[in-house]
Amino acid sequence: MEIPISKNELRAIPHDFALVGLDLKTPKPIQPGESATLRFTPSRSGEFAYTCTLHPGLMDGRLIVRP
Ligand SMILES: [Cu+2]
Repeated sequence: MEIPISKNELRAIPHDFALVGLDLKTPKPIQPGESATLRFTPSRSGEFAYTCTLHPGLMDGRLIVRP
């Protein structure tokens, strides 16, 4: 599975994308105007938490993998 990370449209600050507890994240911060893709092979269906490690608690969510 490839997770296309949307283009960072914010003009001033970088972000990244990490799947919590899986040691899987974009290799470097995504600078303003850049895009990234993360490869992920889910071991199960269900929910996987993600975050921006540069802004934890502010940019979090859940990736849902359906069976
Ligand atoms: Cu961020």
